[in-house]
Amino acid sequence: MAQAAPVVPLLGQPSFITLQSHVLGEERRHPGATGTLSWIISALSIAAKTIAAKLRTAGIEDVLGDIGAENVQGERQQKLDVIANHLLIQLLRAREGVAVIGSEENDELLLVDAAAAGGRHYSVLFDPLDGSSNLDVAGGVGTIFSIFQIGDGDSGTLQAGRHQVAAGYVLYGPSTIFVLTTGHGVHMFVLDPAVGAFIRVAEHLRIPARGNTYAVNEANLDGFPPAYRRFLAQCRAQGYGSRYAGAMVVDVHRVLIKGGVFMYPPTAKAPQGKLRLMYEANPMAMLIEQAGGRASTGTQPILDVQPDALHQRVPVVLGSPEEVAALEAMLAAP
Ligand code: AHM
Ligand code: MG
Repeated sequence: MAQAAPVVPLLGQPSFITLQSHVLGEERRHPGATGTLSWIISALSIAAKTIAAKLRTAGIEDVLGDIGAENVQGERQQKLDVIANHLLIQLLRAREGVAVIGSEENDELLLVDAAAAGGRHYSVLFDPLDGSSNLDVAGGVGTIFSIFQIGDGDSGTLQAGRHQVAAGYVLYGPSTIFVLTTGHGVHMFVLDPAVGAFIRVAEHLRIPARGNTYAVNEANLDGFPPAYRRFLAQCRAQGYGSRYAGAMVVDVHRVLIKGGVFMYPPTAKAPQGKLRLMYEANPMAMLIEQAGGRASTGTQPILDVQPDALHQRVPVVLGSPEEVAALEAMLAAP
């Protein structure tokens, strides 16, 4: 009689769920899903892998330094800003269902497929290479993206962040990390360069209720409204440490994992702060709220701000619920 084959226990094996299979799994949970959003996220992951590869060899190839031009916001464009932007636009415009693209590096929204009839249409807004002033010193940088579904004929209309259907960022650090939400929690993937795939390493991330560090450009302290200065003084009195990379993706990632607060307050010079609502503040706010944190302009949830321009700026306070609530209470006090 044939013997039963021995059962090999799979104790402690990693799951090897890739970003691709994770997204397909999420799609299956939505009976009406068409797969269009999954294809868009797949384009973003290909862009992320390509940008990560370019960054790895940036000091060897001639891709560092600025191109001698400024973007619409008066910032010097780095060569890699332009390369990453071009790559994202080329990949996204080839994906069915991408009707509108908006980038930090382009003055206006790009209408890609506004006339296409039928199917679902999306707008994808992004900061192709956030924190790019870190590039010349091999510091951490990132890509941030925000995705909205749009109705026929709505191509040029900007929606409040609350309507995002997906958001995320890619952190290019010692490893390349993809953090994603499609409105059902926050999930984290790490690029395995040997395999060429993002592997899921955490599901349903929860931000700690409070932390012990804050991330802010303290050189601007004298220009902050008094409530921000009081809040930071209170943090210092309570023994908080300061951590600031000068790249939002790096700073927000730390806050997401370890708790605490990230902020870019209004300053005397920049009354709306520095960060842009549509492709920096909104996607980070969706991720942080999905992880149980809070994201505020100081006076209202970032996700409720009604946009009026692609490049509009907004003050940003986000992180653990306790710290953000404490700062909001100080800002509301007479
Ligand atoms: P960028 O998109 O041009 O790189 O600018 C945004 C960056 C954020 O990553 C970061 O939080 C902030 O600017 C840092 O600004 P500052 O140097 O004023 O502290
Ligand atoms: Mg940026």
